[in-house]
Amino acid sequence: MERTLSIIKPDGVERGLIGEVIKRFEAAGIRIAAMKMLQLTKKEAEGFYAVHASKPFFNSLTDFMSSGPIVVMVLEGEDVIQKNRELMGATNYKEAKPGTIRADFATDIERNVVHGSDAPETAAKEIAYFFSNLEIVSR
Ligand code: IDP
Ligand code: MG
Repeated sequence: MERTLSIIKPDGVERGLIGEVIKRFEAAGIRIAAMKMLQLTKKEAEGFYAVHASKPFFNSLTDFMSSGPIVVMVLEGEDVIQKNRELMGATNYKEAKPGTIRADFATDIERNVVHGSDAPETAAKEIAYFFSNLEIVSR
């Protein structure tokens, strides 16, 4: 059993893709163990993406991530970190496999609809950024 953090980014929420994304998780047998909607401040977005602070796209990315509501979820299941990354598709939607969320819905390398943790250590850190243990319901 593994956990990962998923985010439906401001573009996904704005374009009415919450249900579409969740439908894909559930269809893949992934359980949702926690979920909420919120809007990050610029500072909070910078904290979340601190690992990218030196990248040329950091300022634009954190502006985008704080521009509107997001849906954050803890996903749970066997091998869920990798499974979620496969459902998401590559960072650059032009390189994402057909049928992935990003191939189907992303409009830009930055506006790529979803976030997913990339490893167990980052998943633990990212889940703790948004949720306390009391807010996570394992099944
Ligand atoms: P990931 O979301 O697939 O894990 P990361 O490399 O961790 O990709 O980058 C975090 C986010 O930063 C991406 O999802 C995307 O929104 C944005 N991003 C990544 N690379 C670029 C870029 O070259 N230009 C603009 N935005 C980028
Ligand atoms: Mg990443």
